[in-house]
Formats: sequence, C-alpha cells, structure tokens
Amino acid sequence: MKRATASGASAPRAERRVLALIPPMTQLNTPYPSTAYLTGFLRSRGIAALQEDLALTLVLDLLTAPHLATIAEQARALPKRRRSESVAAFLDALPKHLAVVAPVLRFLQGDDPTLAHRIAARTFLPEGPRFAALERFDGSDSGGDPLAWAFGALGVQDRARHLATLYLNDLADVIRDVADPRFEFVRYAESLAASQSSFEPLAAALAAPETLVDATLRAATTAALARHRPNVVLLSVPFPGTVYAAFRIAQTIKKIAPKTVIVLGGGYVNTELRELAEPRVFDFFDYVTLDDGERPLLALFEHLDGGRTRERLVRTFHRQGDAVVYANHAEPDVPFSETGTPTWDGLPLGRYLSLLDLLNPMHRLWSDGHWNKLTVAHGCYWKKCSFCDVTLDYISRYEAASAELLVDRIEQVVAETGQTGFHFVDEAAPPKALKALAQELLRRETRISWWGNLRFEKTYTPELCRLLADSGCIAVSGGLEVASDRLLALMKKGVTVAQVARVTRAFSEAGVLVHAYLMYGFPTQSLAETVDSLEYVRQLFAEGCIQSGYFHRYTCTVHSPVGRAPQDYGVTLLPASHQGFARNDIGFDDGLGVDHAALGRALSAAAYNYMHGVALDRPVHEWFVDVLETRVSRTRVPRDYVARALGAS
Ligand code: B12
Repeated sequence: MKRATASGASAPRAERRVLALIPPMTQLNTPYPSTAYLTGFLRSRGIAALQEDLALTLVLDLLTAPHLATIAEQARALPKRRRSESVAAFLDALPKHLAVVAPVLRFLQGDDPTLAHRIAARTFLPEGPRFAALERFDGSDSGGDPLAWAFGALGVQDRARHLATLYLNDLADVIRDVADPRFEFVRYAESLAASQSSFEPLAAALAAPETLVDATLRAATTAALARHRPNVVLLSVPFPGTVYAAFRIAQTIKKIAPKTVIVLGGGYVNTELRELAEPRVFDFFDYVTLDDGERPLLALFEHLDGGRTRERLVRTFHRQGDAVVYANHAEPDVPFSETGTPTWDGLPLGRYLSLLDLLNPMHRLWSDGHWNKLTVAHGCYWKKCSFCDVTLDYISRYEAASAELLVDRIEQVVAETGQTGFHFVDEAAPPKALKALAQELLRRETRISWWGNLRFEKTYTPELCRLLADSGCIAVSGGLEVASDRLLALMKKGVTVAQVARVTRAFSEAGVLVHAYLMYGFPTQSLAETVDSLEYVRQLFAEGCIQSGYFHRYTCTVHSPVGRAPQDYGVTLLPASHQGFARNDIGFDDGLGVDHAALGRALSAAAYNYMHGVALDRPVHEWFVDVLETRVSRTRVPRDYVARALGAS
C-alpha cells in the first residue's frame, strides 16, 4: 500500500527541535488539527517536531482539587453580596466538589463508565445553577423525570454525561466569577482579539497581573518547555479565542528561554492579521506567517540555518527596527498531495473530555468524542458565496487529492489513533471527491464513520447520498443560509430552497443526520423575508428533511465579496480606522432599519423548538409577534411548498 508520509525520509536534524502548541481554548473533546498537520508534515521532511495541546492541559490542571481550593479561598475573600449564585452554591458544597471533580473528569474521559449510574441518579454531583436548565423540561410527560424525553429510560451513559457537563459548566461559571471573567471552555478572552483594530487592549491585558488561569497556563508552558527543550515553538491560533493565551505562552517562553524562536500562525492570523503593522506583536513573536504553514516554515528554517535572507522569507512578517516588514518571496505552496499525513502522536488522546450539551444534535458531534480531522481537498471548489472569505487562500486555492491518497491517509490515521471517526474539516467538501472517496472506502472495505460540511447542491442525488451513507457518512451540515430564493441568488449560493429540500431529504432518507446553517440579517433582508425563511425552515423540519439547524447573524467581513463591493449588495460600509492589528468584521448599513437582533431571538427560539419536534404547527409569524410585540404579517409561502418540491423530484 502506498504511504503518504515517509516518516524519517532523512535523518532528523539534531539542531532543530520544533514544538507546536495549541493554546487555550479550542475544544475539549478532541484536538484542533493544525499542530497534527504541521507535525506530520515536518516529520515527513525529516525535521524533529513535537506537539502539545495546552488548552486541554490548562483545563485539566484548573479542575483539580488544589486549584478548586484556591478558587474557594479567592471566593471567600469576596464580600457576600458580590458572590454570584454559582459561587455561593460552590462554596456551600465545597467538600463535595473537592471529592468528585477527579472522578467526574475520569468519567468524561471514558475511563470509568460505571460511575454513570451514580451520576445519573443525581445524588453524586453537587448541583449549581446550571442544573436549573433541566427544570425547563418539567417532566410532566415522563413521570416527573426531566431528562426522560431526551434519553428515555435506558440512556444512562448519555444522561450522566449531560449531567457531568452541566457540572463542569457550573465550575466554569465559578472560575469566571471569581478568578477570570474571560474564561470559557471553548474560548478565552476572545474580545481582545476578534476584529480588534488596535493592539492596545491586548497589550494592556498582557501587562496586567496574572489571573489564576494565566498562572496555571504559565506553569503548563514552563513544564512543556522543560519536557521538550525546543529551539523553535510554533503557536497556532485558529480562532480569536486562542490569541490572548498564545501571547501569554510566548511571554513565558521569552522570559525563561529567550533564545527560542517563536512563530505565530493559524486561521485567525490568516483571516484577521493580514495587514499587521503593530511592532509590539514582535515583543512576543519573532515571525508571523500567513496561510498554509508548510512552505513558510521550510523557508524560515532555511533562513535560520543561514541559507536564505530575510527578504526571501515566504508570507512572513518580522520586525526590522521599529517597522513591521512583510516578506513574500513568490514560491509555490507545498501541493495538497505532498503535505503528508497529520499525526496525533504526542497528544494524550485518552485524556480529552467528551462533553454532552443537549441543545443540538450537530453540536453534539462537535463536542462529544474523538474525531480525527482531515481535509478532503484544499480550499473550496465553489468559492462564489458573497458572504464568505473567498479572497483568502484557504478558500480560493482549490486543490484536490486522489481518493487513493485520501484513504491511505485515513488508514494511517486509524492505525495511529485507534479511532475510526473522521470529521472532514473542509469548508465544503466537493461532491466528486466525496463520491470517489466513498467508492474507495467501500472497495478497500475500510470501515469508518465520517461527517462534514458540504453544499446542498443537486449533484447529491438519492443514489449518491446512499453511497455516502454506505461508506460511513453519519452526518452532513450545509448552508441553507437565508431560505429565500431572492437572497440565495444575491449570495451566489448556487442553490434554491426547493433543491435544498430534495437534497436534504435524500440524505435523511439515507439515514444521515442533516444540520442546516441558517443565516439572518443579510443585506436587504426584509422582515417579510425573515418570516418567510422561517416558514421554509419549519416545513423542512416538518417534512423530515433536516433534523438540526442553527441561525447565525450575518456579519460582513473585509475579505468577502460584500465587503469588497458593498454597492453591489445595496449597503454602505461604516467607516473604520485600522490601527495596525486585526481587521475582519466591518459594520454596514442597508438603510432598511430592520431590528435583526430581535428577529434573531425569534428565529433561535423557533429552531430550538423544531429540533425537539415541538411547535411545528405554530404559524411562524407568531414567533416574531412574541419579540416585536407588534403586528407581523403572515408568511407568503404556501404551507405545502416543501411537500410539493419533494413531490416534483
Ligand atoms: C472546521 C472548522 C470549524 C469546525 C471545527 C473546529 C474545531 N475546533 O476543530 C467548527 C464548525 C466547530 C468551527 C467552529 C468555529 N470556527 Co471554524 N473553521 C473551520 C474551518 C472550516 C477548518 C478548520 C480546520 O480544521 N482546518 C485544517 C487546519 C489544518 O488548518 P489550519 O488550522 O488553518 O492550519 C494551517 C494554517 O493555518 C497554518 N498554521 C496553523 N497554525 C500555524 C502555526 C504556525 C506557527 C504556522 C507557521 C502556521 C500555522 O498551517 C496549517 C497547515 O497548513 C476553518 C476555515 C479553514 N478553511 O481553515 C474555520 C475557521 C478556523 N473558523 C473560524 C471561526 C471564527 C470559528 C468559530 C469561532 C465560529 C463561532 N463564532 O462560533 C468557532 C470556534 C469553535 C471552537 N472554539 O472550537 C474562522 C477563524 C477566523 C477568525 N476570525 O479568527 C475560520 C478561519 C473560518 C472563517 N473565516 O470564518 N470551525
């Protein structure tokens, strides 16, 4: 069998020791894949590379009895009137917390499944305010058991995992209220980085005394450095909620190992720091690179070895005197077929926490269980959607790989991790490649489960959906965005509501869970169109086309067609000054004055109910009357629109 990586293709260079780090916070159930990709690639080129997930380490360190005891001390120092409900409940039950926190983590790591019975009986965990959410389901149909509707009589493991998740959420609230208001399990101090045109707020936070969370992260960073003794550290920041911690980690490294070369890269940088001009960033990082890391890193290592000048670095910012300089020596990227197979080696796969939030079956896939993450192709084959960052390399540079190579990678990853679940992290996996992949998986009898994002385009016939399901597809998500043919055309989405109905129904009939990304607040979207879009969504749920959906508020970014040519979409951009740091979201005005924030509350409430099979008969305009407290016209969409679209297939 052909192997994509030839690990140890040449002897590792002793002098280069690279450590790739995931900073807090990303997610707790499975590692974010960037360090796995970069480590796999560097090893395939004979470079000694290691990786650690400091997001997981931080949370496991914080949730220990000694740290909880410290948090309790800090909480007691607060005047009683300043203690939140969560903090008061935590202090009341402190001895129980100190006793159960370790067993709960072991249970969520999958190590002690029999504990489920005690947790599910609701006598084991101290219950803080987060458990009040259970009372929303009054249990009147289920003998007074508020979770029976979700887990039935037998789902003890899931029920216990849900309760344990509520328990951890209570503890996160306490950490936030007492030790660090910026802390969350999936993001940390996000607002300091997201579309922050000025570096000032981040600089001030980095100069401020450490919180308990910062100090715990410093200890974890120090331990990782002592363990691996790297001379190059790669910090990967996929989202704004990882940026502050990356700077804190760099701060620690600069202090204790100042000769270490520190490089910053990742999805956040690729999206928001393209116009970086802030020299203070280089008090923390030596280099900041854009887009895929493979080629820039090879060029950087050559430079560090004295074989290349700084001017010939690839897509790399550095500081010269007080100026930020961007070097972009034109060199082709490493082809997708030659980037190697990601490796999870070094990441403690058995220590991740499988959390179970109930809200939505797709969110469950995101936060529950280990998923090997793989890309089917580089970039997006469609790259036309006017709300999307289509001008950026990770969308615009489309490159596919053969099905044989993908299945080689899949088999290699399964052999390494022992796990057969895959999340394909493409923006929109190409249907042709998915078909070929499915055929190759079936031909080799390689049994995996997989899910990912795609476009609900008409290529997905019932036959193709069945083929994908046979190859292991368990769920798909796709953008229906604003369910309105006028707005779908304006977005250049390339689908219609009727087509989406047929495709999603085909997936559902093949036994694949379907999640729809839904949008509101797109330029020129009127109240009537919002009401109509909810009616389409209602019908899609009612007709069994989709099982899950979530409404996101549209934001305009500077890299999207709307941000680039606002006049084509009937909007004017609000003035914004760039002060050298991040640039992404941008305010706009479409002159219609629709209160999208209020409409969003109605849409979320409706979608939440639909997902639980509730209120599917309620006339949709009533959801909007609830939030606007004024008359709202009925939908103009025929009540059988989706049923007829399905009949026409
Ligand atoms: C799949 C995906 C998700 C999934 C899974 C996320 C996960 N935790 O695994 C879901 C749907 C859950 C998700 C959620 C979110 N996502 Co998302 N997601 C993606 C997507 C499509 C792919 C990510 C991926 O796995 N790529 C594969 C890896 C290998 O690529 P990579 O991380 O970019 O790494 C490469 C380079 O960046 C570079 N690199 C990376 N690190 C480093 C470090 C160094 C030193 C160097 C030199 C190079 C380097 O080299 C790598 C290999 O080439 C990207 C867009 C994209 N196409 O990349 C958006 C993207 C990362 N997401 C984004 C956002 C905003 C989010 C959310 C915050 C959205 C929200 N508001 O809730 C959440 C955060 C969730 C969380 N806390 O985990 C943004 C981030 C941009 C920004 N503004 O910072 C992106 C870029 C999309 C976008 N333009 O909006 N996401």
